[in-house]
Amino acid sequence: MRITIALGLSFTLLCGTTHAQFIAPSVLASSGGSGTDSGVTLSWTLGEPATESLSNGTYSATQGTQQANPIRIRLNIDAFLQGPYDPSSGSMGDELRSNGYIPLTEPYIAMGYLHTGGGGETTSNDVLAVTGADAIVDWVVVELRSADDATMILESHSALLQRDGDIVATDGSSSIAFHTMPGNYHIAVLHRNHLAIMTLDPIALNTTPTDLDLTSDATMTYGTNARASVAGSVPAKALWCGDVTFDGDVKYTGADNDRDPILSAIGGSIPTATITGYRPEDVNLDGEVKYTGLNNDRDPILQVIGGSVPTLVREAQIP
Ligand SMILES: [Ca+2]
Ligand SMILES: [Ca+2]
Ligand SMILES: [Ca+2]
Repeated sequence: MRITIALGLSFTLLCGTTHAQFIAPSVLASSGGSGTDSGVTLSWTLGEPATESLSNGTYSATQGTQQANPIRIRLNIDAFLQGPYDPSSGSMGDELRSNGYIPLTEPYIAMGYLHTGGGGETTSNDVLAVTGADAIVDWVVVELRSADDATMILESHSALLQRDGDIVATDGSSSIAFHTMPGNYHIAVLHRNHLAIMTLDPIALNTTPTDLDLTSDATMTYGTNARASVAGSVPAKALWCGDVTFDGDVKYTGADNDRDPILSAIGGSIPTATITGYRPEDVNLDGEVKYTGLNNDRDPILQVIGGSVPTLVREAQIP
């Protein structure tokens, strides 16, 4: 009799203990989710409970014990690069991608560009395997600049440019995202051998993606003739090509010009020689550096500065 009672008590205790272990851990958070890939599940949350965020436009602070770095601004930007833009189809060529030349890590840090808050972004071979209108043309940089002082870069990230002009995050499809507080900002777009552009007016930005079409004549940009007007069946505004030296201007002759590096790249003596790869001298981004002949990379530089006076210089319209 005493043995039976003891067994019953042990069973009850065991059940109670086992049952308690099935209460799943949980957390109260403003945002989060979970995902499973290859049998591994990862769940995440963004931020601890916080009562208030304060910002002076440059810095932000949030009350609470700890705050992750949440996404506060999303942007859908469209832009074209003059070099690979084909106005007969209204899209850009993706020969860098189809030839396997686009690096998985953004190229801008290595070129001396100083990121603010971003930099070192990477993508995947799966993203670069996408073909068609959403195929990747190249890496670009998107900057968020102060509405009060447009020379002040508040945050910058490397992003990917699709053939149809969409600038997307490194997953190849998402809107690009920033951690800066919602508000009004200038937006600048840079490319490694095209002239950078910036919005004339500050744009209101928040977590709902804001559309910004920089291929459209109706979207005002800072400065004078900041973009090339490409004529054709699908006319568009595009970033001027030809800044091989990535120094903010396009020069055909004289010190630090953008033409000599093309000749140097192909060997320096035989103008008909060519070289392939992911190179700044490849002005039209077709994967090949050519100094002369059909689709060469030198003629566009002369055209960008006006076509007739070789000493003219075109400067990026960006403060
Ligand atoms: Ca697209
Ligand atoms: Ca230059
Ligand atoms: Ca080329």
